Amino acid sequence: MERTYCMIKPDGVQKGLIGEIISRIERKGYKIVGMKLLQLTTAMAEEHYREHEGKSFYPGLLQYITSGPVVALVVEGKNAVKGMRALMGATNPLEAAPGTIRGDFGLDMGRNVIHGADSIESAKREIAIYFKEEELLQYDKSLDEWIYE
Ligand code: D4T
Repeated sequence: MERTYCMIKPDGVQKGLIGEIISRIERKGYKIVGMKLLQLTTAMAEEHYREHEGKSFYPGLLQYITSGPVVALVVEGKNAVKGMRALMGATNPLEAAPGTIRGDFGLDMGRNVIHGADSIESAKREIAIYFKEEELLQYDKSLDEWIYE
């Protein structure tokens, strides 16, 4: 099973979408193995988005992502990285298909509601920013036999 890092961004929290988004993740069949509400420090945001340092949107991105509480999630399941990217939709909500989280709940690139790691390596790096190993739980769900063949 694969793990990915996802984060409901400050706009998602402010718009009251925590429950809706977590519900979509659960209904898809994924297992949440780590979860916390927190507000990013600038240092954490810089670490998270270090690949974008120097780009024109970087200062605004840091300001936005540190502006309020976020929900940090570690999501586990078959092909979780790719699957969560599909559930979220394209980075630009205007291009995200209806039915995806960004397609249904966003309009602007800089307010795109949710983050999801783009590779297994990014997921590992990002999970380590937000969680200690002992904060990630291993447990069985009785529904698993109805989710996986
Ligand atoms: P995140 O990382 O937030 O899930 O988004 P993506 O993985 O889908 O997209 P990304 O890393 O390319 O962008 C990170 C973050 O920056 C914002 N952004 C991006 C922006 O405001 N303007 C831009 O031109 C780009 C490329 C949106 C997401």
